[in-house]
Amino acid sequence: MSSGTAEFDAKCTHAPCRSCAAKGLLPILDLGQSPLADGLRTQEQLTQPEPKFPLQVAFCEKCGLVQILETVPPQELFLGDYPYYSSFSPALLTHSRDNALDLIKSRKLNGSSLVVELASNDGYLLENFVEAGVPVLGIDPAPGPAAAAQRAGVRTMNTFFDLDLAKRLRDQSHRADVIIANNVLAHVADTNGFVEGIHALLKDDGVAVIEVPYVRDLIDHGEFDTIYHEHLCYFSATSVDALFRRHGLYLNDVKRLSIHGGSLRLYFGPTDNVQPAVKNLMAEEREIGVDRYPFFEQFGKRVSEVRRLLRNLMGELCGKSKRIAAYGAAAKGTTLLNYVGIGTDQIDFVVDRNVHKHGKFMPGVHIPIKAPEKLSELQPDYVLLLAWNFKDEIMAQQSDYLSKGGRFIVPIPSPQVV
Ligand code: JHZ
Repeated sequence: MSSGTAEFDAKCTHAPCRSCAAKGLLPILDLGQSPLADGLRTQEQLTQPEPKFPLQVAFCEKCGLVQILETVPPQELFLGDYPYYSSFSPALLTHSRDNALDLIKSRKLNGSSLVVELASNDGYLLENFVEAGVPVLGIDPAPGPAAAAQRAGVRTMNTFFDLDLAKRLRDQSHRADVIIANNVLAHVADTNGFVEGIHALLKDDGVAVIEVPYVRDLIDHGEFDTIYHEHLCYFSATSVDALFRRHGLYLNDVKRLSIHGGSLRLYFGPTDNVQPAVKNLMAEEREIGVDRYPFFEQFGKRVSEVRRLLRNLMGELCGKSKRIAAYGAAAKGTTLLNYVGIGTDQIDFVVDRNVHKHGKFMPGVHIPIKAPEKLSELQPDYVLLLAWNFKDEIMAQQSDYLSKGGRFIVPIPSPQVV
């Protein structure tokens, strides 16, 4: 199968699958050179060269894993000034609290249990266990968010999780009743080592509860902007099951969630206790072909079409001298703006609630980031919604802007003015 470029095809031929190491990946999509999605620029950095890396997506026919080919060193992605703080998204806080309360009840967690969270960020999830008197350990490499968690009273190690750390913790008699890992499995370069580490740290009757964006939703809803260098893998139940089974962990239960444009919450344990929900979802995936290449083959064409439509819409509005801003300095916004080619000539500013992002600039396109209050203050005619996954919540917050005649452009799955 050919992608249309010899360079991409050649890379696919030689790259081993991140999960099963099989060679001969099949090309899905080439998003060109893209800057780092969370690599927000400071004023001083605007005149300095900015790193960009190829963003190419491929499929492994052997284990069904969708993946990007480029691995940017994790130190470049997550250390330094990593700007993502989970606590700025109220819907995510509610989602996480519900998950914590459910686990406390269903696993009968108490003062002698241990809950470990990998990529615990600013402590947004673990604080719910702390509040209930359940001992926790957060592990996160990003210095800013990890320090915020510690300030909030959430015991946190500021480091990367890997097999070595898991063994060290185990040697110190730390074994987890529950390991939580939300939106991190896809971020890890040593995919197999990370899963082995989870197995090493988990008690024999423990459970690992892991959330990943669901690749089927990514394809069905055209969420191409969720592809960026932090996300090395894009999982289905089929591909994630193969990965964990290789390390003695069984996918025993699964839930589909709407968060982040469609995710899976996966429950793994060292004992085989596979529930009907898992068998049903895997049967569905076989039926609609999520485990086979043709499901992904036309995705590139659909993405080009969204780019064409969005370019036309933005061009038309700018031609009528409409003033346009954007909402959400999200990582996915970097992919969208850079791939579509939307810059400061079309967008005046981006707003975001995360104060750590204010005063900085979107990677690649260098659009300035400001506080959300700027919307009702400056009343642009349109707002491009880069954080479309929080559409309802953000539009509800922006009732003032909307009531004064403001309109949102929702780019995904296909550009729409609402
Ligand atoms: P958000 C994140 O990606 C982080 P991002 C990470 N890359 C990941 O893996 C995925 O999620 C799954 C802001 N906001 O969370 C907060 C408001 O301003 O969709 C964020 O900056 N007001 C690890 O960054 C941004 O929007 C609001 O009311 O693509 C949303 O970013 C809300 C709800 C959010 O994902």
